[in-house]
Formats: sequence, C-alpha cells, structure tokens
Amino acid sequence: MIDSAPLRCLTPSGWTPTQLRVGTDGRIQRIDPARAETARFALPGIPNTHSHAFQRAMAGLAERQENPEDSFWTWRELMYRFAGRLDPDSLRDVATQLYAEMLEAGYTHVCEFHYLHHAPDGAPYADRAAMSRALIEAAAHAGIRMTLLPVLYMTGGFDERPLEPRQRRFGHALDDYLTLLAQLRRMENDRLRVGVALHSLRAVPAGAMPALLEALAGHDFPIHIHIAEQLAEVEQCLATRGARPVRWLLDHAPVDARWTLVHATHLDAGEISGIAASGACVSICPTTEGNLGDGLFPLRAFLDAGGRFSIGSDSHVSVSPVEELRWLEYGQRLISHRRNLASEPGTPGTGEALLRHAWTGGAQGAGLPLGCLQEGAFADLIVLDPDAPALAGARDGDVLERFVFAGNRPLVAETWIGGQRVVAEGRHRERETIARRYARTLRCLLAG
Ligand code: NGQ
Ligand code: ZN
Repeated sequence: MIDSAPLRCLTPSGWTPTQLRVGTDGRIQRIDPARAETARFALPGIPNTHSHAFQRAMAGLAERQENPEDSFWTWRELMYRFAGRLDPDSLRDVATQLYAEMLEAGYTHVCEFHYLHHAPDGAPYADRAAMSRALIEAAAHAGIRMTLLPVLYMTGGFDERPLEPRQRRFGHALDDYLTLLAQLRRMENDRLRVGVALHSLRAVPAGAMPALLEALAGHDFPIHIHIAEQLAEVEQCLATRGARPVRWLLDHAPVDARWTLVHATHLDAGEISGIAASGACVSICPTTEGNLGDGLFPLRAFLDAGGRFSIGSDSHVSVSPVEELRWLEYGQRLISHRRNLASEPGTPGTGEALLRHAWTGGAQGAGLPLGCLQEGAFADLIVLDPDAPALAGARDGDVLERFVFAGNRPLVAETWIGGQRVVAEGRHRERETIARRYARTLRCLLAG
C-alpha cells in the first residue's frame, strides 16, 4: 500500500486536501483528509484517445511546400513513404519515446489506432501480432496505460478499389482480422485493453459491415473509426453511398457509447444531434486537424446538442493536452469573435469545462469505467508544479484555467500510474535512455 504525501486533489466533491492510499493493484483504496494544507494540486490524468505512434517520428518533416496544391492528400503520400520504413524494433523505439512524452505532458492513457500490421511489402510477419506487440511493449516500458485498437483496413477508397502497394501492409481480410483481434484480446490485463477500429468508411466496404457488426455484437469493447475528416471523403461517401459519412454510419451501425468517431469534423445539424443522441463520443485532435487543414469542429453546436468529446494527439505534431484544448477553444473564438465558448452552465471555467469532457469522454473512448479520482479508480493522476510562476497564488477556482491557458512551460511536475510516479520533477523516470535510443533509431530511419 502506498500512502501519498498531502495533495490538493480534484475529487468528485471538489478540491480536497487528501492523502491517497493506493493498493497493490494500483487503485485508490481510501481518500483520507490530509493533515496539512498543500499547494500540490492533483488532477486526474488525461486520456489521449487518438494516436498513430509511428507518426511521431515524422513530426516537422512534412512542412515544406512540395506543390502549391499541398493538402492532406499530399501529406498522406509522404506519410506512406515514411510508414514504409518501420519494422517492429523501430516502431517500439518511436512509440516508447512518444509515450514517455505523453506521460510528461499529463496523458496517462493512450488509445493507439494501429494499422501498420504487416511487413512493408504487405506480407504478414511470422508473428502476425509483431507490430501490435511492439506497441504493447512500448506502453509497458514507458508505463502508460493503453487501449490498443487494431485497425481493419480492407479497401483503398469508397469505390472499393484494392489497396495500393504501399497500403498493403495495413490490410486484412475480415477473418484474419478477427483472428488477430482474438489473439490480442488474450493479452489484455489491467494496463492493456483491446478494442476495435475501422480505419474509415472508405477502407471498410459497406458489404463487409454486417459480418463485422455481427462479430462485434454483444461485446463491450471500444470501437473507433475515422469518420469525416476531409471534404473529399464527405463528397465521395455521398456519391457512392447516398449519404454523408456520419449519417451513413448512424443509419447502418448500432452506434452507441462504445463508439468513438474520430475527426467528426464535417457535420450538418442532423448529424450533430444524431451523434449526441447516440451516446457516442467524438475524438477531436485540434493540432493535427489544424496541421492537415481538415476543418474546424463545430464545438459549440455539438455541446448545445449534449455531445460528448475527448481529445487526441493523432499525428503528434504536438504532444500536449493543454495545446489540444487551447486550440479547440481558440478555433471557436476565431470564427465567432467571442470568448469562453466551451464553458457550460455550472462550469463557467473554460479550461475546467474542456478538461471535464476530456476526462469523461476519454474514459468512455478508452473503455475505462471512471475518469475521476475516487475510491476504486486507478491512481492515475498528475500533480502540477507548485513552484511554477504560472501557478503563483493559484486557488481552487483558477488552477485549471491557468493549467490550460497560461504560458508554454509544462506545468506537470508528476505523473502517477497506478500510484507509481513515472514522471517526477517533470521528467520521465527513463527520459535519457529512452531518448538516446530514439535518436539512434531515428537516424537510421531517416538515412534509410
Ligand atoms: C491515418 N491520419 O490513418 O494516419 C490518417 C491519414 C487516411 C489522419 N487522418 C490516412 N489524421 O486517412 O487515409
Ligand atoms: Zn487518425
């Protein structure tokens, strides 16, 4: 049993001076009143509901104009070229670095949307789960909790064209995919959940949906899908399936709270209310969506409809929940010429309102029961730096606002997973060794 030093913890009943008693299972056994006051503010760790780990290694390498028409689709060509260089060892090193960075930034859970399944030429590895295993090992090494989402990827477009050579390593026939899923599910434990992902409607033909949905029926695992990121896919979906992507999904799948719709960027009013009514969550990835020129999620209208959301760092051009949340709010300010758009009745603090969604929507998307610090929950939390100037004189009512909106210095001093401090004084416990290995691997990848 671990007995924490006094913390000012954000519990379901508000900020309370507490000492946490954490059991050997990593869960909070008791929350006792602290004997002393403290300025060490502790809040639940933040789930990151959308990650393609390998893309961390190409952050910053796709920012030169190659063509005046540069777009998401030309970026994707670069990304495919880069993806073609990774093998299980290099993927493990890149993901370990990324996950250590996530922990330093305050993410305590990652949903890994994983589609680099096979060798670059498309042939399965002898161990068909070799790439999945690399990600699982990276998460275990870094100490982050994970929901692994092996991705079903079958076709190269809404016209059901076969995968291009560079996409072949992503692909599965449905039966082979279900076999992989079963193999991975046998590896589940306290720190690893396994869910399901459909890459997108363009990658899963309409004809494959009934068999897939039947195989998923009766299970409670998370189901994620890229849904409506680019206008071109909205147009192609309309042309081939007679409906916009979100509409089509709502009409053809039992969308409910198990579902996370990633990049539900392009929505009409009926789709907004449809997602909200379904209980599904959307995963918004503002820094990547900005980087790729996707479009702006209609946050205010979605919240007015009662929608739920979480955040993801997706391509990892930024690994910072603070930056995701800020961009989310600032995008709304820029188009509406107003301020504090994400605040809610009862939660006037914009940072607090955003964080509350990220916690609860994130727990839902990750397939975790709880997004708060209470007895029975995992002791996954972050402690803010009491000495940071940006938090000088912080009070209960403003600490979350300062965390989200004040300055650029990372304010996370400690990150705990299951009561263990994996980040102390802002540094991951193995920061140097992990970074050295990553640097070596990256030099090889970039030389190749
Ligand atoms: C992905 N990424 O799967 O990595 C995608 C790009 C695609 C984002 N959508 C590829 N951000 O959508 O086909
Ligand atoms: Zn994605």
